[in-house]
Amino acid sequence: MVSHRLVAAWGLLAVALAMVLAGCSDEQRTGDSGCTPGSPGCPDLVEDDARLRRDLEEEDTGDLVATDAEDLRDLAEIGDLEDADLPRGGSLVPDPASLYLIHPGPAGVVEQVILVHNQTDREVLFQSAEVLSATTGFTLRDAPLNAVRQPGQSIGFTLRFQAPDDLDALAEVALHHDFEDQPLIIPVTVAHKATGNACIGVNPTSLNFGTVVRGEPSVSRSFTISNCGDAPISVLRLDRGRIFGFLSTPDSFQWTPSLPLPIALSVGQTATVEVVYTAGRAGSESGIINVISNVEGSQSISVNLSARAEPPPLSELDLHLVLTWDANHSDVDFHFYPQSSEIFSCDDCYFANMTPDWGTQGDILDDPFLDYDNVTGYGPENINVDELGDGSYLIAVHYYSDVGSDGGSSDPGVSPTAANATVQVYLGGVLTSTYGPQLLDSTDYTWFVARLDWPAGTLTDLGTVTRINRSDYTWCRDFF
Ligand SMILES: [Ca+2]
Ligand SMILES: [Ca+2]
Repeated sequence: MVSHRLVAAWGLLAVALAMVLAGCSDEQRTGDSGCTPGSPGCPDLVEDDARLRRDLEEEDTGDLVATDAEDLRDLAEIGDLEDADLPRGGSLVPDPASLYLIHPGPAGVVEQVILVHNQTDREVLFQSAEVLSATTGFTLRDAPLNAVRQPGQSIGFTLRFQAPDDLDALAEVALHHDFEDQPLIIPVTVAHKATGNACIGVNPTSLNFGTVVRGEPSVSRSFTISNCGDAPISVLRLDRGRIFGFLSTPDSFQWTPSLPLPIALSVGQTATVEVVYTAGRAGSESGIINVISNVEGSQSISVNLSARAEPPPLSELDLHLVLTWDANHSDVDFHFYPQSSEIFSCDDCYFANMTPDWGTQGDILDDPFLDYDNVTGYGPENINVDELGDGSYLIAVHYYSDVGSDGGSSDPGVSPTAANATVQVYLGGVLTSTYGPQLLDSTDYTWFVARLDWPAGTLTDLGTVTRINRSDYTWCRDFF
């Protein structure tokens, strides 16, 4: 079958590729310093891969949505994204992702159209929109009110600002919808242009936090913002950027400036921003901080963030589960959940819910975490728990797609294939049981592997294989 999440990913890819063809991501395109070498979507991506560039230039980006599977994979690899970073189920993509408006002067009016594209794979209800700001003067025209948009469709409305005074103004447009619990936030900045030969710089332009073990203390790095011109400037905000325009910078990155925002920088003055990374999962993570100022041509300059989170050593884990399978072009998924709960629910640790908060809320040590969602074949997918809470848990394996999630749509030559899955269970770092190989005949075959009773460490073989209808279940993110 054709993967639903892949269809959504192609739509997202079209947006990303439009940015790649322009040379850099939306946020980065705004600065006069241009792209930062090495940042996702910037010159390294285009220059380091002649084949990808040629492919992209030869193709219409609209056609590419359905024609070139390899480009998504290339984009992911070159942009240092992993399978797990690519949204499954898609996302809502605002255009622009943030608004920067030049102050119109007292009583002056400025307007900006905002489009939000439904790049998910399901119908989305846009319930309402509002402006959040400490400043008066912002209004919305044609704001959505219980409006429905199908996948691929967009919704548009207009932000209007009538300046009540001569001060810079900040706001957020919050768009409420039924795709996620959280509203879509679009930052808004209204600023006076700095005068003279204004200049702003950041140093360094990228921060690498190295390898950080989950559960160990956070790692700090810092960058400076400097006034490199001959006129005073203002740093108005530090925005959480979007990679390729649609992947939000994860909350595992947090930052604090040395001075409260907005920061007025006199000639030659600098401010420091401390950035902290806390490993909450396993795998590589990346992000972007957009430094928004009143320097025309450099109103948004980027600092790129990267880190690699690792699980603790095996001997320190109460539980380590390993899933592998033997078929190429196949997507098998790991599931681990309390017996009192249900597969695909928000208690289930799986690709759509990689780090559920079990036990003590906010404490990650008693949570399971899936390190990687392999969608093409073989695995391994690993689920770990540092300190498993008392209870009974189920280990399950679901055959998500028997043509893989990067091969089915793009390569009609790929035939559906059965897969033989194997599960290994390590308790306290010791291989305790191996299950399988178990034949999974085709998509939606589900293997209920074993029940684990903890802290006894008792494993009970279930050995049930049944074909389920995934739509019968309530998914943690309701996107299927
Ligand atoms: Ca998988
Ligand atoms: Ca917890």
